[in-house]
Amino acid sequence: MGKGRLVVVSNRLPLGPNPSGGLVVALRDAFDEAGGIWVGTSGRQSETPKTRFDSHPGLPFDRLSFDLTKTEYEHYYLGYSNSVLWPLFHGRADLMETRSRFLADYRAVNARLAQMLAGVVHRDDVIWVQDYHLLPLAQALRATGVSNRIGFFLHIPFPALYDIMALPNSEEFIGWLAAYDLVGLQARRDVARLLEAFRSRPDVELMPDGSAKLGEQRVEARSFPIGIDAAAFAREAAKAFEVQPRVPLEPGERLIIGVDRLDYSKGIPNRFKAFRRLLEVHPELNGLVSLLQIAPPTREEVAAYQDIRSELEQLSGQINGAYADLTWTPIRYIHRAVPRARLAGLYRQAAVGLVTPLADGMNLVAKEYVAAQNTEDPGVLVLSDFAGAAEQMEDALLVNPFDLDQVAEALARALKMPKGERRARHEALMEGLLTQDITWWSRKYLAALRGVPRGLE
Ligand code: GDG
Repeated sequence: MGKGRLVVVSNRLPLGPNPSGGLVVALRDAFDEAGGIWVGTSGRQSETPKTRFDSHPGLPFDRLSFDLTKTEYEHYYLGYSNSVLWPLFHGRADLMETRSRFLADYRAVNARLAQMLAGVVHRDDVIWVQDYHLLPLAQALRATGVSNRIGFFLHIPFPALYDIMALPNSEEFIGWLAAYDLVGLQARRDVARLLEAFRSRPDVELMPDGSAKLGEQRVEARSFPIGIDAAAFAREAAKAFEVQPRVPLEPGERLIIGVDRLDYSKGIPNRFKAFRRLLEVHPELNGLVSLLQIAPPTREEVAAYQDIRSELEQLSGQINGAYADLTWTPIRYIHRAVPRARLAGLYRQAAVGLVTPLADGMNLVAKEYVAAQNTEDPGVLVLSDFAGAAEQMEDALLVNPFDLDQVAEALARALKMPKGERRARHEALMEGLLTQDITWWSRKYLAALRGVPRGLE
């Protein structure tokens, strides 16, 4: 008997004739093997929401998209997903904006999606739901009678128990998770926090095999750290470095690079302050090091994102005002997206990759920076302990992003690190990236999902 098809559900459907995002690369093999369908929002808003089905000869999956109404976009996407769950899961309950209509539409969109899916799934399909926008989907699917294997992968950190208590609907939240057969998390510490949340509930039974039982539901929780297509990215960076424009530097000057969606979880203000601390404590480096920060805008309709933007504009202005001279600008801050190939070349040019999130599910920038290096003369990754990536990337210089002195000293150490040590660290990191790459991630997850015992089988 062949494998059942794969049904992937994500908030945004990969669009266009040749979508190239990380998840598309991750799932290409799996779709090639089993065929299937990808379901997600169209990115369009309409008051009479439409669904569209399309099948493209170059793609190994069919696509089913659906529109949101303007109100649904505001309540389900900007509201409950990005003004409640995102801040909470990143340890920022203080930034939560809770409104009962956000939650009502979050449930409603998931219920509508479940109805739509129930009409297209076949009996032996496996369903893989991606990320925090769709937490209630399994429960909603079960309510329509779907008994297929349903897995979930959370791309962002799993919250601590005290943060979950701040959710207006924390009881319901645990029920959402328990309706899956497999909950995949980025890091081991996320699994520990999920088990802690289960343990806190008298109605959840933790089983000897590590799974948890809520009523008739049985769910497994395991970590599957997401990777990148490291070999392809390394090739892309080597090529880009030759053909793409570089940052003009003074003789002897070296570059530190930061790349993040402009999000308060990414620790960009801390990063700027740590860089200022470096210039303060190491005057010998003034004029010889500069920070390139690329931070494209994201979720600009949400107030917390407007605040972080003005904070950064102020900080970079202050630091440049205090330190710049005629030939040296300490911080280049670019609030725009840079094309991917150019980004790859810039990573390779930079002597240090500085990744300092205060909370992050994985952080792919850390992995891209390492993959982009010249193996003969690689740069050094300075990485926050609070990124999921820190569990795998122990050969980076790991730092506490809240401790500005420590980050500044790690930067100084990175800038002075002898080539032998840089090469040894890079080699170890690169080996990890090549072994646990993006295809490894999706294969491992899907093998686990297909292997989960279900019902009376
Ligand atoms: C979520 C989780 C988890 C950024 N600026 C530009 C640009 N980027 C690309 C990077 C990288 C991606 O965006 C960002 O990925 P991250 O992993 O760093 O962060 P999130 O967007 O928050 O992703 C995260 C991830 O899901 C996967 O599971 O690792 O923890 O938060 O690929 O290169 N790309 C281009 N121009 C830019 O200006 N082309």
